[in-house]
Amino acid sequence: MSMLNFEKKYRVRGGTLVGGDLFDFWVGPFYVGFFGVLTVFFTVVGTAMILYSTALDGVWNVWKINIAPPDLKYGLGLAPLKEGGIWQVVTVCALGAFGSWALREVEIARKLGMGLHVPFAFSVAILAYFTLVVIRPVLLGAWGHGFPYGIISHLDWVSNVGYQYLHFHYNPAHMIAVSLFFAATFALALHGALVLSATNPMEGEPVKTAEHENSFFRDTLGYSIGTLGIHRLGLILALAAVFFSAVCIVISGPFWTRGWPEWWNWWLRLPIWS
Ligand code: UQ1
Repeated sequence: MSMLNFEKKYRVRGGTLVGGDLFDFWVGPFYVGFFGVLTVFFTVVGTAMILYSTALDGVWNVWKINIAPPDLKYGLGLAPLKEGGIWQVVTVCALGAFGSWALREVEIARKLGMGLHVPFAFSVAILAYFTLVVIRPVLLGAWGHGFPYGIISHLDWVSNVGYQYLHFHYNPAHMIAVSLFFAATFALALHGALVLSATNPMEGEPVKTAEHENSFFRDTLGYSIGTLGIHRLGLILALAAVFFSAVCIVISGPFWTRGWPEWWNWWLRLPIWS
């Protein structure tokens, strides 16, 4: 079925979570829905606040634009607009836009009778951002512990917070996250290479199928995870990488305040040495 016929058949009403038929329409290729409207609203307000803050600062160099969170003295309260309040509004808008986008994905998946894997995966990314700007600041008692919105400024924040714990690579959750990121790119490299090798065979050879892909890895490793399995593995690895990234930053401060190298002293303190 061509896309032109498919879309005629499957672009039908239904599957909405909110609003019934009211926003159940498309604008060009884009499905709108209640959450599409909400996404646009939060995006426009958030972007306007970023532009307003940039105009106040008068710094239009994109690398140097910086929207800073409030001073620690404001704790978990609301700050004046020009003293971190803009950051607070932008954060609410960002979470509103990301959440609405995820729910728009849910509506589209429901319409098409598909699983909810894509919005679930996106929600894990939202959770990582939520951990940085809400969960950790709340656990530490001040919005000022959120990260600043700016290309260079957020890099400086990551570097400064990392050095606060002396050597972040000794953070055990960071180790797990990095290993999972490497494993995810390794799996995608293997998968991408395998699929391309089957569909772009040697000169004069017919295009190959899943049996050849399975045989390649059974010949190489004695095991093939299968064509569906590799996608399950990839999703699990990627989501676990993001999850452990969130864990590694949320334990830094709220649950461990010293340098991360020191954390490993539990090994030296084991009673088996005495
Ligand atoms: C694999 O076994 C497989 O099944 C045929 C794929 O599907 C196309 C793959 O892409 C890859 C990479 C593998 C090999 C992976 C493991 C974990 C053995």
